[in-house]
Amino acid sequence: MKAYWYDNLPGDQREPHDSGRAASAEQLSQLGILHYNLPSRADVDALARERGYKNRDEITISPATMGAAYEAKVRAFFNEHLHEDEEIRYILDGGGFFDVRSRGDDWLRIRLERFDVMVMPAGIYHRFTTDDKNYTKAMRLFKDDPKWTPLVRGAETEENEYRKEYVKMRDGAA
Ligand code: KMT
Ligand code: NI
Repeated sequence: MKAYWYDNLPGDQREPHDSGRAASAEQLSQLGILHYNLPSRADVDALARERGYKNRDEITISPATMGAAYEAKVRAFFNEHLHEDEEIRYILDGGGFFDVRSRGDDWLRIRLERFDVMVMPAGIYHRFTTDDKNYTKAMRLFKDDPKWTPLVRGAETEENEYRKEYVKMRDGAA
């Protein structure tokens, strides 16, 4: 895992876009994000059990598995959104980038590689992209009924109760 501020420069979303300014673990935890590196699947199962996770799936994001739909899927994941539930992502193979919004509404880019685990709080605005290798195999874990549906940022998500809860938590934690 490596975290840094996104450079906001034009260019393919799959390039690193590293501004050269690192972000600290402290900054991530202030946003409510937890990170681990767990090579053992049993440790992931234990984490899921401790946090009360009931649902999971595996997704391989690549042209080989998605064919013609791949480019559209990659663009869709990169559309800024939130989820109404805490979610864990466990990278099984390949790598990718999660961008998350900072308190100042800037993008923080988190590079995840094999065995990286990230716990993302409900209500955080984020987006995802594969990197220039175009291959991410990941396990997605959800607490309750699978809530895979992304709620794309807009006037409605600003009023979303999970969004409001998140902002309260984040700004109270600083
Ligand atoms: C998300 O929430 O944006 C995703 O789950 C992206 C795909 S999982 C690597
Ligand atoms: Ni998402």
